[in-house]
Amino acid sequence: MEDCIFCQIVVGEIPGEIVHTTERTVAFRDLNPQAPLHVLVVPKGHFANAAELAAGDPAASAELLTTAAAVATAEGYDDYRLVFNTGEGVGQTVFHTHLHVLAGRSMTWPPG
Ligand code: DGP
Repeated sequence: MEDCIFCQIVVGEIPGEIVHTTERTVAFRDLNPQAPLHVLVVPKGHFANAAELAAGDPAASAELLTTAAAVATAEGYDDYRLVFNTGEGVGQTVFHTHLHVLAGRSMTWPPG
């Protein structure tokens, strides 16, 4: 999708601080980090949210999780939080599936 910012990061049309890539995923640092580690893992293909990705490309869906774990481990974190926001009502602002990987500070539950 030509107007999707994460599609543009995936193909290198706009810059992103990429920390890890796999066959089906790209992981890059969030522009507005909410923790010492805040990386977004996205599929290379365009899907609007996690459910659409799971239905449309199960292999990429699984690879998001293994990539997230690999990033956290590579950055030295055993404890980390994974978040998919789905829908504007819970704060999704970019409609290309992305898995937030957050670590490096204490976190409360439930989230705000
Ligand atoms: P969400 O609210 O779940 O849709 O998260 C979107 C995240 O994307 C948010 O934490 C900020 C981040 N973000 C938005 N635009 C850019 C960008 O151009 N580059 C990077 N690296 N992150 C972005």
